Amino acid sequence: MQTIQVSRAPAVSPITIRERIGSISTGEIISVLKGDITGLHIKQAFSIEVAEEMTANFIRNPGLKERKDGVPGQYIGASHYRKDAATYFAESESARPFVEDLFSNLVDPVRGLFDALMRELRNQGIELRLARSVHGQSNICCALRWSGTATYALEPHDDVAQVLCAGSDYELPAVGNNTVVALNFYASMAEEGGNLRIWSHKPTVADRKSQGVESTGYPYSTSYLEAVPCHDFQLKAGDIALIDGGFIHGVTRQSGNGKCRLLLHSFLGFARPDLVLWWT
Ligand SMILES: O=C(O)CCC(=O)C(=O)O
Ligand SMILES: [Fe+2]
Repeated sequence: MQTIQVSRAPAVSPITIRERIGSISTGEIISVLKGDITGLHIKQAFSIEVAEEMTANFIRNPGLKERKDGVPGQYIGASHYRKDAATYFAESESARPFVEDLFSNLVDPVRGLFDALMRELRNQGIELRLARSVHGQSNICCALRWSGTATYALEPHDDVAQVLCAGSDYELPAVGNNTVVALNFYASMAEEGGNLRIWSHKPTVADRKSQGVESTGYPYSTSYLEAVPCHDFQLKAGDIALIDGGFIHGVTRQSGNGKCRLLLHSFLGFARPDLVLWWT
């Protein structure tokens, strides 16, 4: 008798990576939004002095909190992960002064990128704005420090499940059918490790179901990813990385001189052909 084996190997999707030194261009950001570039790494994209100052502002910030949603880490701001819109937007509103304190009297590089992209998209007849609801609106970013201590400081995951499953009281689910872009400004890096690793696999809803992560996209097991090629972004303070968050990604274990790995994180994506939303 013949047995038919059902292959469970994840489908490999090609990834297009661009890495260079310099300042980021709005054209490249739009290429990631449109899915033409999977991962964009701009080295030395903002000043080390600003990066150091934001890190100091993070450490002494009274709004610093421990995550209590099963993802080990600390943060300032709000994450929509596993929250209904009322909770997320209320938290975004109450955290706003602490997010603003990260920048104190600095010229905020995140706001600088937002404003430049808003101008460029407006020229193309596209609106860029923060996500909002009757309960409030998103902040420009959320500051995050991962504290996982196993193989990964942040376990492999995708950013799309949480968007598709956000619920109809959010504007976000529409973005889940397009590219969900994760935008990261690295303010501080540990001496070793802390790479952003991206795998050549963009899970479908069926893939997520098979891995028991349908509504969270977190975490995928090491064995699931074993045969999938990956790329590591080796990051330094002052770098910016944008990825298509639909591809599985994670952060490798970090070690070294006690310096923390700190990023300022936001998401953006097309909700409609004439509207790009930005949230955290
Ligand atoms: O820390 C990083 O480099 C990636 C962060 C990330 O994937 C996330 O916040 O969803
Ligand atoms: Fe992510």
